[in-house]
Amino acid sequence: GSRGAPHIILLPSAGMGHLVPFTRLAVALFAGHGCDISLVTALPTVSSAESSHIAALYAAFPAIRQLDLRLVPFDASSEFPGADPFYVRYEALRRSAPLLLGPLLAGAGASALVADIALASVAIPVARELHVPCFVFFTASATMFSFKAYFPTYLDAVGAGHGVGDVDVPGVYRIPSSSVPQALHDPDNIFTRQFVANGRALVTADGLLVNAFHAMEPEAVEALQGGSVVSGLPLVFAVGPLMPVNDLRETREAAQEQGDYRAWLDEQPPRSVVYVSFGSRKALPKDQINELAAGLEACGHRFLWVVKGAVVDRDDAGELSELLGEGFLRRVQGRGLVTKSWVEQEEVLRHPAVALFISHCGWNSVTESASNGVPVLAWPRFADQRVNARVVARAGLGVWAEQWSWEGEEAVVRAEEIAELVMDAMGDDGMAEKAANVREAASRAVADGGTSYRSLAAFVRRCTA
Ligand code: BUP
Repeated sequence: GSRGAPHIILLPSAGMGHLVPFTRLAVALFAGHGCDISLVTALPTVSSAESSHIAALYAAFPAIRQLDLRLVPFDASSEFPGADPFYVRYEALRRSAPLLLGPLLAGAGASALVADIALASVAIPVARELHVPCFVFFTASATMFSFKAYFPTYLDAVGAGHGVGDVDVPGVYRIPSSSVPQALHDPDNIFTRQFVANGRALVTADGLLVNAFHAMEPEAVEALQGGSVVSGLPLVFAVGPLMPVNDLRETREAAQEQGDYRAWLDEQPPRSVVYVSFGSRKALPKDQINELAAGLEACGHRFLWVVKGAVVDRDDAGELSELLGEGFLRRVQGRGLVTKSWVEQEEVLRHPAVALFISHCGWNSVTESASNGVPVLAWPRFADQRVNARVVARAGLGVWAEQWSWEGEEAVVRAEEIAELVMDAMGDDGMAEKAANVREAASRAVADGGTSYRSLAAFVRRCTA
């Protein structure tokens, strides 16, 4: 790059939960630290949310280079019948990388590669072969990162053929078996194989980045950095919470038909609205959607609810009224706004009308709540979300409804229970105050001289050396 600025190649995997933090990292490095940036993506993306996000990034930052990774075809439906389409895409990327990533890197003149955690074990050897330093970016919590790094050691100790019990991550905490991501209880699951391979590969990386900050997860960050989780981990840079990119939001807005949620939010009194979203990855079961609807109706508060009816947005064609019933929509009209479209969540969480976030605790959602000081009512559903929910509760960002359903369990959480917890949380000034403290800590971490700011600068220096 110019002026000795490093040229950093970023390699995200599939899904908004990975793409969003990668684009935030791209902009932080480009605009905040003067790096040259290339972003490797495989088109077409799994969801249309991803393709419009990528288009908005290049429109807002034309100097960020676009590199296209072609995918080697593989027959996912016969090898992994019924597998989650996002995990299938991870697998396609993993199979393509050994062959196709090398030429891409060699041609680009890279100072460093930053690979998504889901691609770690395949990307590191390719970069090593070309003598390009390879860093791994973990897009979820530091606590989950410590679990991932330790999990292969745990498996080796308990031996094959035993179920996964509680996992006591040294220096962090004893993760109960019930909080371990569902898929990991099955050693043959496509996700488990990737998870373990990537966990084992971490010690071979040149450094690790995580979208977390010390003040929110002190034990996990210190354990990762201090070598107590596994010996031989490279440097760990805690650089979060990576900040949303406003330019990108505006470009997206221009390109998209916008819902009327903004105008509606503007009309609501300060701290009066419950925002409800379970992320971009999963739909709640139909009967649970109905109970949640009844619970929101019964709690008496205003609400903005982003409903998903299918795993991949392109398949989500049904009408809201089919999903929820005309009667419900009519009864809550004015007080509750329900949408199937994408909302700019970070902007919603920043809005003064929003008082509470009922969240699945995808890590990006947690970081956005933390940066805006919005208390969370945590209702984790799958994957790393229970581990994240515990971070939320422990850091004082919110409460975790520990008994509430987890994907794969039959139980449906009833409307009365939902209404009661929402009413309690809405009336809890102490919780709001603690969430505001988390916001102050987050803003100190990313400000000039803060822990995360200094970590990112140290990472850039490593790439320059
Ligand atoms: Br839905 C939705 N608008 O309508 P998470 C999501 N988002 O801006 P997930 C919107 O997508 P993983 C919407 O702000 C966050 O940045 C949201 O990531 C944004 O959960 C991102 O919260 C979603 O990590 O991904 O989608 O379940 O499973 O990878 O954590």
